[in-house]
Amino acid sequence: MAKEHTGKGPHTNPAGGWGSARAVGSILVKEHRLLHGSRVLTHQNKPDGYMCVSCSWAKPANPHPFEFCENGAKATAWDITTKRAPPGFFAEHTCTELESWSDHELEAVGRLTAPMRWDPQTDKYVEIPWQQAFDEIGALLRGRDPDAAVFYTSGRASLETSYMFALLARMYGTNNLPDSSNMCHESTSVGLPKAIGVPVGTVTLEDFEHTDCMLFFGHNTGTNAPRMLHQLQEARKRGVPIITFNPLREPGLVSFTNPQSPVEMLTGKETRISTQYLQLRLGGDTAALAGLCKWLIEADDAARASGGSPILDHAFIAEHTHGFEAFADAMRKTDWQEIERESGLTRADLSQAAATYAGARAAMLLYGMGLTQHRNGVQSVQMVTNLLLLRGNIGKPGAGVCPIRGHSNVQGQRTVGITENPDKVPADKLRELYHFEPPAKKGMNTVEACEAILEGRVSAFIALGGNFARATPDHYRMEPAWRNLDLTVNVATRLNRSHLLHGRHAYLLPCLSRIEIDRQATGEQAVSMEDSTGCFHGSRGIQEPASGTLLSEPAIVAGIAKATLPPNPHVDWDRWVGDYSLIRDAIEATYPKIFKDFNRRMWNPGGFHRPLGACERKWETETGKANFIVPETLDDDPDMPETGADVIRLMTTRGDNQFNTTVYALDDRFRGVYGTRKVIMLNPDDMARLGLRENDVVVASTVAHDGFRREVGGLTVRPYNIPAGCAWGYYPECNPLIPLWHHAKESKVPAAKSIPITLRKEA
Ligand SMILES: Nc1nc2c(c(=O)[nH]1)N[C@H]1C(S)=C(S)[C@@H](COP(=O)(O)OP(=O)(O)OC[C@H]3O[C@@H](n4cnc5c(=O)[nH]c(N)nc54)[C@H](O)[C@@H]3O)O[C@H]1N2
Ligand SMILES: Nc1nc2c(c(=O)[nH]1)N[C@H]1C(S)=C(S)[C@@H](COP(=O)(O)OP(=O)(O)OC[C@H]3O[C@@H](n4cnc5c(=O)[nH]c(N)nc54)[C@H](O)[C@@H]3O)O[C@H]1N2
Ligand SMILES: [Mo]
Repeated sequence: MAKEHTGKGPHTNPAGGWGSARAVGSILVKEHRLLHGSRVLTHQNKPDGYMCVSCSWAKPANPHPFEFCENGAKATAWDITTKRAPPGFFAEHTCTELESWSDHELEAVGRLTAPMRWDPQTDKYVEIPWQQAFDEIGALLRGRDPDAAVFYTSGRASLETSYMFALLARMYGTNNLPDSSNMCHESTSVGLPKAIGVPVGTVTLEDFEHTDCMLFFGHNTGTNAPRMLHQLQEARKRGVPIITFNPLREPGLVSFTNPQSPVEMLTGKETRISTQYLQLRLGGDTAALAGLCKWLIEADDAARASGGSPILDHAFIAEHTHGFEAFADAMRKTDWQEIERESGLTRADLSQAAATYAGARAAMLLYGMGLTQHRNGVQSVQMVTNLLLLRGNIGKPGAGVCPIRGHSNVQGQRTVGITENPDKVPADKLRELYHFEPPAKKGMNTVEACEAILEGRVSAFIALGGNFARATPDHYRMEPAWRNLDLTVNVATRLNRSHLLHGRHAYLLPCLSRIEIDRQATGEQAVSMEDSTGCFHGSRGIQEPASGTLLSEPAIVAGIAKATLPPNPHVDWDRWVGDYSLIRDAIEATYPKIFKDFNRRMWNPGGFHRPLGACERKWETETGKANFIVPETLDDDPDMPETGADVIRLMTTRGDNQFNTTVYALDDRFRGVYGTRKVIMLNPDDMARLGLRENDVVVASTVAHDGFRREVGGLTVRPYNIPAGCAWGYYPECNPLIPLWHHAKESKVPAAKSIPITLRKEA
């Protein structure tokens, strides 16, 4: 039987396995829903069931009997809990008092049950009727400069809701539509179109069956997309090499025991996942990728000089790409010393990885936040495509680029109009369908919205889910600024800190979770979403709603829209709410190529795939080809102030018991952290150098010369297997340390994986 981890030391057992099965059981027991919860889980990620509310990993056409993972089960239990935060709870607590509660304590109260408005006299949220809430919000929005309002979306809202929300903002007159992907894969959305002409990944589930090699950058799969371990395990059984680049040895990427395989569970048989594990420096990805490209280009030069067989796919390069010569020259000129210094990896290790890649007929490259949340995040994404293009690894079976997306519909909401960029929406279609002039001025993304809030240029903030104030950087600068807003509206399932940092007028509007049955005029409704592999799926709720007073997200968006916008005979919000298939018809009419025959195809087992030019080697770029893009620098952050030896780089990351700012419990068993999230993990040599010992309590301070003091105290020091000069701590506890301006240059994704800090012992 697999050894179970019981002690307090770091986890050494495979991901999945008995620890996973027990953890699922325990959270469901805690939520008093064990039996019922288990029945619910059998409907998760099935063609006729509901799509998991946790990650966005692809849903197979032939699902396992239990197509869920430990963390999907936790997210489900969190939504179908019996715990409630009714108006009576709010009658007992002022907002000021609740502000002192932790993220976990706030959400743990339970599901919100009734619409509420903040009462300035008592400093409490008080129940009001839905129609009154809509009318008041409408009155407060009308007459305002549309560009002083911000419409934020977290990535869980369905395609239907997102489409309506984007339309509401544009009919109101603004493109201020920031979303969670602005903090997440925006480096992908900016980097890929210039390189290969698509904003999303090209890999589908089928490609996993045909690939000969996988390169994995900056993703904690065992925790953040656990179902994907099945694909990795199957590939490993075929002997496919997996090369991982990650500063931490994440257990899920080291080995895996399938909790749904009785044989593996009983025998403790585990699959080794990574065949080569390279613990690079934080932000060393551009340099590491440059090392791989350099090796390939020079090995090809040598092979051709000696009459050997080429390493690069010259036919593909000639027919399909642009900029190869300039890129190849730049790589030839880059010296190994610089590559080794910036990546923290040796030439020998990089050469071994490059040789493995060169030996694969079809290779794919997968990545997560370790790549995108850096100052040079966009450049690293483009180094990914450079490496793939060298061997024609885009647009053939088993090959391609696979950005592993975050929220379950974060990719989809961008597809249906959630974007601050007016060039990314079909204005002609909106004009034709709804007879209004879509705003042409570029709107604000997340960082720009924060800047505008600080500068007093925003007066109203409408949030469709999420926890904006907690997920964004620079908490101590931002928190007072929220108070200056005139209006805050939060559509949410559970209480969080953003609801407490409210404006002068504040509304908290509780909605159905998509696990719940959504009954409207024409009967029970379904919604849809797009997964990480560009496939669209239908999803039907199966659980009775947490409260009879809840409205669905489409109904809430329609309520606000009708109360705010002048009547428009071309948009019948009520009919849409009565029958969501009409919203899907509208989506299809707006995006006919992507959503052809939407209402029927959304129930295809495995979903239906959106057309992507790059998959067919049609390049929708300025040059009409796939572009090699020369990196500007190998340095992760060339703009970082000159730093001394006492400065270390901090990454802020998720633990095993959280979904973003939703903290289920304080343990992170894979990494051996129990009962706290206020820790900072350091390389033992750095600890010695800085005079720190295990269990010392320290204050971390950001190194930034802009006149603001950014500190987080109460962090317990722990030694960890992490490269020298690097440290890790938890998101969102460490977010006060990220300066708002410390973001990826082109995409403005906050550089949450590389914050320059110093440490001092707490007095
Ligand atoms: N259970 C669960 N599932 C989730 C989420 C959740 O919170 N909980 N969140 C969802 C969301 S919104 C997202 S975006 C995804 C996030 O999923 P991930 O992309 O896995 O995000 P993080 O947890 O931030 O982990 C980042 C990983 O990158 C590594 N890393 C850090 N810096 C670097 C670097 O410089 N280079 C490289 N190569 N690696 C680095 C870290 O060690 C870590 O393994 O997960 C989604 N799924
Ligand atoms: N330091 C640091 N900061 C980061 C990151 C990092 O790695 N490090 N990661 C960034 C990333 S990748 C992301 S995606 C963002 C996440 O930012 P957000 O998406 O804004 O935050 P979440 O924590 O996912 O939002 C949780 C809240 O959503 C609400 N909610 C849950 N389900 C529903 C639903 O079905 N409908 C509605 N209307 N509301 C619902 C609940 O009230 C819950 O409290 O954070 C970013 N911030
Ligand atoms: Mo994300």
